[in-house]
Amino acid sequence: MPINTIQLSKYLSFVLRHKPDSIGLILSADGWADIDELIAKSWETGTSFDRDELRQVVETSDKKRFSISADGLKIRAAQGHSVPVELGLAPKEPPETLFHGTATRFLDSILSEGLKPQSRQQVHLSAEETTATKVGQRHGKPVVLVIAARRMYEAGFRFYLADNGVWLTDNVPPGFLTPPPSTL
Ligand code: HQG
Repeated sequence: MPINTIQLSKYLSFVLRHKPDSIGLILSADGWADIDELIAKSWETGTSFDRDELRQVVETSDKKRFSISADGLKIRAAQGHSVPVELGLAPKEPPETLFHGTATRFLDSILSEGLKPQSRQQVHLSAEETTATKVGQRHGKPVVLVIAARRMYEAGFRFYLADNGVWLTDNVPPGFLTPPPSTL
């Protein structure tokens, strides 16, 4: 079945982040898939698109969700995986503060146990508060937590900057989180 750009983006997120085995695809340890193999296996399992359509999704993705390798032969999701991948990103010193958008119903749990990656490989943080608000809206009534990222870094926590600007870290203990003033 031919699919449009948004459908193709969702399909690629599903296959490259969560279920490569659903089409018999094996990702490399660092998350790359061979583009010709991806196209062939998708076609065999009922989803048809070509290289140009794939490139168009990569180039127009609002969140730059996918990266194509320098030689143009491979594709991977920039972040957001639930399958174990080692993206090979170098640890990086974060800005003073980062933001995490979530829904109000998760607040109590987050304030007591900290931020956990849940079904993903790492916790996702944003450099911009507005981005964090949008991420929180996906889950319900949004609320933005301020993360003392530099203080965490100085305490030995590692941070990584994904190709698309999302900051990643393994977890954020409650002592590094500031809840919104209304909840204090
Ligand atoms: C919450 C999107 C209870 C966490 C976005 C979040 C992002 C807890 C939810 C990317 C918790 C997980 C990731 C705890 C964390 N107790 N709830 N201890 N710790 N949570 O979707 O960060 O459109 O896995 O606050 O732009 O919302 O997919 O993570 O609400 O970058 O490309 O558990 O997904 O990008 O939800 O979003 P998610 P996220 P894409």
